[in-house]
Amino acid sequence: MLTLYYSPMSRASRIIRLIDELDIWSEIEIRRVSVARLDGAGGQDPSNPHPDGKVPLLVHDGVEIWESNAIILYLTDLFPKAGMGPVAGDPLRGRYLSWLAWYGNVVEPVIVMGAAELSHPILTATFRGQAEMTERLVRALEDSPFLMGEQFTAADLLMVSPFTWAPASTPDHPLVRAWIERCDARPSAERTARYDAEQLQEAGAA
Ligand SMILES: N[C@@H](CCC(=O)N[C@@H](CS)C(=O)NCC(=O)O)C(=O)O
Repeated sequence: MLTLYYSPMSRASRIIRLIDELDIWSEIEIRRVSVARLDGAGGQDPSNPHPDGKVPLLVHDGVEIWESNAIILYLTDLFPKAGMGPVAGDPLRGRYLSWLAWYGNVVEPVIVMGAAELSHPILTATFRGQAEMTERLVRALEDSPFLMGEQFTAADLLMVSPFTWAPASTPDHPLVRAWIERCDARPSAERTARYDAEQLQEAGAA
């Protein structure tokens, strides 16, 4: 039994997109909860078991899995048929793990620090910055349309997600812009946006 705790237009939306790409809508129950938003709207939902009251949270047979990259890895391992992430034993597995971990360990901190206009030598030494992040993406996209090669994977899905909700953090490079367009052209992008909009409307009406 799989349950996703989700809130519209949040970091949980990328898990909705993954559900769509994996075509596992019937395998997972989605529970909409409220979360505290940065603008002061909303608030923690007592029905959300996430230890910090955040989304996304996946619960599988009573075990809680939190953090987007952990949830993505969990689901692509559990449902490998769609080819959204190389499984253990695949020669590209290490590259896949690296993109997922790098996203959480470096990309989100760099984007959040940029949005907060924070800068400090220790932060730069630890995480580097926007220029290094862009360079890494550009290097990956020089020879292939997607981060892992010819095929769109959950590494692209995760990595592209902040650039759709924080366009100011989007690296201004033609290769990156073309990659974002390729990712956005997939039907899952539009279906996720539609799902989010419907859920937002329902939440408002509730
Ligand atoms: N690193 C976490 C971040 C989760 C997160 O911050 N989610 C936001 C929504 S976009 C949230 O639930 N905020 C509510 C709160 O901070 O209480 C992940 O990627 O899963």
